[in-house]
Formats: sequence, C-alpha cells, structure tokens
Amino acid sequence: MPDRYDLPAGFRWGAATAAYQIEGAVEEDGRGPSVWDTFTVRPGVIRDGHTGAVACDHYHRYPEDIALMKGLGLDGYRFSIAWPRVQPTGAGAVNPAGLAFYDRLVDALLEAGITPLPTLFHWDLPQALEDRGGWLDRDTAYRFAEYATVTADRLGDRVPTWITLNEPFVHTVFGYAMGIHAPGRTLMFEALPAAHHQLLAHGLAASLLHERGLEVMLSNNLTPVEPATPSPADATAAAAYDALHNRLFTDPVLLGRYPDLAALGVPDDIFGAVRPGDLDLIHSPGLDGLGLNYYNPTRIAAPTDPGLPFDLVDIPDVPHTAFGWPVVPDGLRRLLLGLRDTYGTALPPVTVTENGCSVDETTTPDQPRIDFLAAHLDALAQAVAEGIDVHGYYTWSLLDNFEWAEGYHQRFGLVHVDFATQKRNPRASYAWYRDLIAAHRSRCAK
Ligand code: IFM
Repeated sequence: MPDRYDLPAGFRWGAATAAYQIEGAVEEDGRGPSVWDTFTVRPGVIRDGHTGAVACDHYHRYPEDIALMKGLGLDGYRFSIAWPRVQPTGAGAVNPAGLAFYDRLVDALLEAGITPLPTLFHWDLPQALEDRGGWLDRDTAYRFAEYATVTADRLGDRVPTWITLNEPFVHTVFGYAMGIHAPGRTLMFEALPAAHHQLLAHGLAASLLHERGLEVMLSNNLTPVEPATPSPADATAAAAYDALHNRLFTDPVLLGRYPDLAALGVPDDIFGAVRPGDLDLIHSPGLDGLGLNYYNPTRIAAPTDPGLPFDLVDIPDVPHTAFGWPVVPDGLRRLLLGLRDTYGTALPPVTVTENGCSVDETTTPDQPRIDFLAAHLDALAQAVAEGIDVHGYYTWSLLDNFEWAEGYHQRFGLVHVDFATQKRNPRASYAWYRDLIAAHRSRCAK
C-alpha cells in the first residue's frame, strides 16, 4: 500500500479499548462492583439486557489480543484500568491481584514492542463510591487522586504517559444528566457538579503524576458545533451547546476558567461546586497532550422544547454509520483548526485517542469502516499540513466490544468477536490498518 498520509516520522499508531467494554471477569480476583455492574442489570436500560460480565473475556485472553496488536504493528495500545479491580471499594485497601493483572498486561505489551497508554477512568466507578454520591460528591476527586497514585506507583516505571479521564462530557451528560448510562441519574443541568469534580480529580491526579515524572493527558470527545441555519437564534443555541459539550471540559484545563454557562441556567460556581482555588488545581498542572476523541460534528438549532436552550438536529445530507452517526471526516480537520484558534499557544500537542465507526455487517463486509478510517486520516493529515501538532492516532476499537446502552449491537472492531465462542476474526480493516502502518514506517525509514 502506498503511504498516502503525509504524517511525520515518529507519528504513533494505536488502537483503543476500555476495561468494562472488554475485560469481563467482573467477579474475579477480588474486583469490587462498579456502577456498570449495578446499572446493566436494571431491566430495560441496556438493549437486549446485555451486560459486560463476560464481554471479550480479555481478562483471560489478553495474550491473544496482544498478539493481534503485534500483528497490526501498533506503536501504542490505549486501554483503561478498572478502578474497582485496584481498589474494590474505591478507597483505602488495594487489591494486589487487581494490580497484578495490569502489571502482567503492561509487561506483555512491552514484550511485544507496544507502549501501554492507560486511561485511569473510563466510567466504571466503584459502586461503593457511587453509594456516597459518586461524582456529585467532592470527595470522589480526592479518592481518584489516591487511586491514581497507587496505580502509577506500581506501573509508572514502565508506563510513561497516563490519561486521567475519558470523555467526562459523556459520563456527566449520559450518566448523571439523562440516565442513559450508569449511574443512571436524571439531573439535567444540575448534573454539572459531577463535571467539576471530574475535572478536579484530573487536576489533583495530574499534579501527583507529574511529581513522579510522568506525562499526563485528558481525553475529551469534542465535536465541531454548527448552527442549522445562519439565523441569530441558531447561532446563540449553537454557542450554548459548544460551551456545554466542548468548552466546559477544555477551558478550565487549558485556560484556567469556565466558559459562560448562563445560557444553560448554570451559575458561575456550578451550583456551589466550584470552591476558591479549584480552577488553579485544575489548570496549573498543565497538560502534556490533549486526547481527542472524534466521531462526528453536531448540528444545533434554536430550541423548540422550552426546557433546553438548544435542539440537536440531524445532518441529513451525509452517510451515517450503523449507529446513525453522521460521517463527516472534514469535521476532524475543522475541529483541530478550531482548537488552535480557540486556545492558541495554550493548546498542547494533540493525540487522537479515539476515532472509528460501527458497521452493520449484515449489509456489507467491512468496506465502510475502511472508507471511514481512510477519510478521517486524510482530514487529519490535512490538519497536520496546516500546522497542527498531532502526535498519534488510536482507532476505536481493536475489538468488537460492549457498547454501553447498545449492548453488543454496535460493532466497532478491527477484529470481529464472536461473543458465543470468543473467537477473534480480523476484518478487512485490520489488514488495511496493518498495511497503512507498515507503509508509513517504511517511508519514514527511507
Ligand atoms: O465505545 C465508546 C467509548 O467507550 C467511548 N467513546 C466512544 C465509543 C463509541 O461509542
């Protein structure tokens, strides 16, 4: 395959997963229950009643999965660490068998020549912490800092870079505002203290990781927001949505302040959650890299429902993934250029920590996934050509896995998983990605 993506030497190729979506083994070796174990057994909340109890059984099959990564020629593997494996109740006592699993995983990755890139929190909060208020309780931020320290002290001799949180927007809005994800709360904008406490957790952990000489990133799923029409009402609604989805999770970290949330009816102190000094704790550690998860843009119109300051509308004139998400590769380029416009020199190097799509295999083989990845990498390469410093690209996902409220119905993997037998079958996109990585490497070696 020719190397059509003009990306720099040293650009890092990876794939991503998350603990609850692939590990299974939820009751093994002393793991405590997480909010997802509790949530998934509630009737009606997950499509077809699926749970992550077995998932891809990666807890036992990780050597086979690392062999698949090695076959791709990955530079890096982004995975998440299950907090309830490390601290079953989210505080205090550490579970040696839980840490030992990640120890083995890290060693096996290094043995295969793959750099581990762990995320400390990908939504599986220990249930015991949720019982005390979860992310609505400020103390959870301090517990997270303790968990981050314990984990980094065990793995930091081999793991140079750490992602603190994955997509705090999705966790806050789906988990605490709308009740679509665990822990299933429906607080609407009063959920936003959960966002502040996650950012505080990030800041506290980032300081402790930096003290240990480790690099820190934060993965946000950002979206270019476009007004549905040029009308002032749509522009106002789009700005309100942009503040909620993008700026709320990025401004405090990069600029040390919150965006104006008045259009959402949210006071400056986010319902009393923000205390003096908090923004400094969030901002002053700095960020060594911004993790960017990109899936699609969001089109916004003025509200028709008086309860919300915006309406989300479809982007009808483009293809859609099996999940129904609009496919707009150039949104990635626009997003990257927009980040530079907004944050200027405060923007650290970016790594795309997720990008991919689910494909309905009953209609076609794997071509839509290859087309999706190819077009997004074109857009990424254009942004790099326009001067954006992007260090790597991790596709979502290595394997088909438990897609939260959708259960096992959305298949995002380069590798097909037969959930009845646990057999892994690399798809056409696996071979395509492998060849692309090899072509880039061989061009850079010349
Ligand atoms: O599966 C999720 C992942 O956990 C977080 N980012 C988006 C993916 C696809 O929905």
